[in-house]
Amino acid sequence: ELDYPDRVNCAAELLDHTAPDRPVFHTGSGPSWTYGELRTRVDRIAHLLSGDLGVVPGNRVLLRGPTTPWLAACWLAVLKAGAIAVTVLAQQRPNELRTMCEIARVEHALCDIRAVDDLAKAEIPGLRITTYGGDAPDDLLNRSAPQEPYQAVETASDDVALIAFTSGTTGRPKGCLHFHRDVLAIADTFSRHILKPLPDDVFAGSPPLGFTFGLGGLVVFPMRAGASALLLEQAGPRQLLPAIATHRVTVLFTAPTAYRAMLDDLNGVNDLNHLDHHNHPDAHDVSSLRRCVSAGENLPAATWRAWHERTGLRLINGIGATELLHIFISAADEHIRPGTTGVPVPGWHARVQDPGGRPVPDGEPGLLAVRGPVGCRYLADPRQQQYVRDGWNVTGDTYVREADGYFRYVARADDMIISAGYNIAGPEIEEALLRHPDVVEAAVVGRPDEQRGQVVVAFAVLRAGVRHDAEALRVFLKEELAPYKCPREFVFLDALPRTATGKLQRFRLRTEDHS
Ligand code: 3SK
Repeated sequence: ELDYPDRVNCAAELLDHTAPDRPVFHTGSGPSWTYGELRTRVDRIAHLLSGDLGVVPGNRVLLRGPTTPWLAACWLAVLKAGAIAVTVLAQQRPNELRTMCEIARVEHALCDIRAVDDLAKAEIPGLRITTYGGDAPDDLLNRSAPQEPYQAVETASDDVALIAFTSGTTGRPKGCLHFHRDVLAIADTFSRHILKPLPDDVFAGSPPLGFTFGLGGLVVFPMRAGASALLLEQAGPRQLLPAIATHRVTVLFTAPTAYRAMLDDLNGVNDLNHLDHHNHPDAHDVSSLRRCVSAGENLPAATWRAWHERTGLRLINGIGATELLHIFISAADEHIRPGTTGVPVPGWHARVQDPGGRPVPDGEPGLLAVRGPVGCRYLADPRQQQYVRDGWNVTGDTYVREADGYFRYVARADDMIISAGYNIAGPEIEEALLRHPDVVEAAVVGRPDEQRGQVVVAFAVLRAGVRHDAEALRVFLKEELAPYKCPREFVFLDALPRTATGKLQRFRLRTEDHS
């Protein structure tokens, strides 16, 4: 049971429990920050927010910029000042930013000078934008501010700390409200019980801080443990391998696609000269890693096994959601079972139910429903009624619960393909395709068909230089899958369409013309 005091400010909690000389943030280039330096910088920003900038508790402050220690400091300062951080992604375009600011009723923005153009273009009525990292005298970091410590606002544990946006893979964005206690709860459940971090751990990963996967993995979890994080502005698979080697990263957060891309590099499928080496002689050196987390999409058992074979490490799979802030089903150490997501993280409960909310028997597919210390609270959005039913958060994923309590992913509920009366899960076919040595990425969707209702269409990205040979894939899949699951059509693409957080946009494959 998590038991937080009635008054708790999660930023103060994260900042105040580690010795000032311990490192907190590293970057690809500049010097590391200590907890003491971070506290001083956060306090300066918090003074400016509640002084010059006129931010009062409860105001919503948009944060926008690449993943840097300054972005993390702004996030902590906004929360310490009792205001609400509204986190967005660097890739979001002016019209998307305008919509999110309207929904969240944002009054202020702290924006990295390099990301301000799109925000300015959005022309958001009444928005006061303050930049950081620029040369102008009114830039946040160039203003003079009181030197003394900032007294954190005594927020209630259920005051809103954060509005995180999700658009899922389609649709109008939904703002998810999260409390101060929720931020601590994700560290005290998933991180504490599954990651079991140590003060000397160095966290790193690809998800940005505007995605709660990254905010948890790169700020909340390391700080809750008194550990440190490497914050990379560019954190694709190409940058991750040399960064792991250079900074002796111990805890890694990224998505299955990035693990596959790193495996190709590690196994010499690609020439390692393309990697950003940062003068590190051996970008193959992943010996510092002790925990690797995969989330964001389904982790095929084949990817798990290949990573294990190459590194000796047991990938920690997890399912999380912006609505629930972070990961709620996972497993640690010897409890990890490849091909499954795991079991409810301590503090969480999960079940599989039918559309009417009745639990379905073990072994049968149904809708995943979870409850725990964090719940979905959409900001003024009727879709709340679909997501929260009878106190259960219904995530939109189809899952099977095995007899011994392990949860196995089947598909997103709206991605099930029904063809000639058969229920077909696209991810199962994708996993089979990924077992083919030439396939780098795969996505499978249903396309409307007069006779069969839907037919299965496979989209594949092949290794560079490999000939597009649909017949070869068809022959391969016939050995792997029952005939009714075999795709009717194969389409070859250079890349799959993805959201800014890396999620596959299957609806675009269904609706756009790829011929
Ligand atoms: O949306 C997700 O996939 C996710 C995964 C892990 C943690 C948090 C999130 C939002």
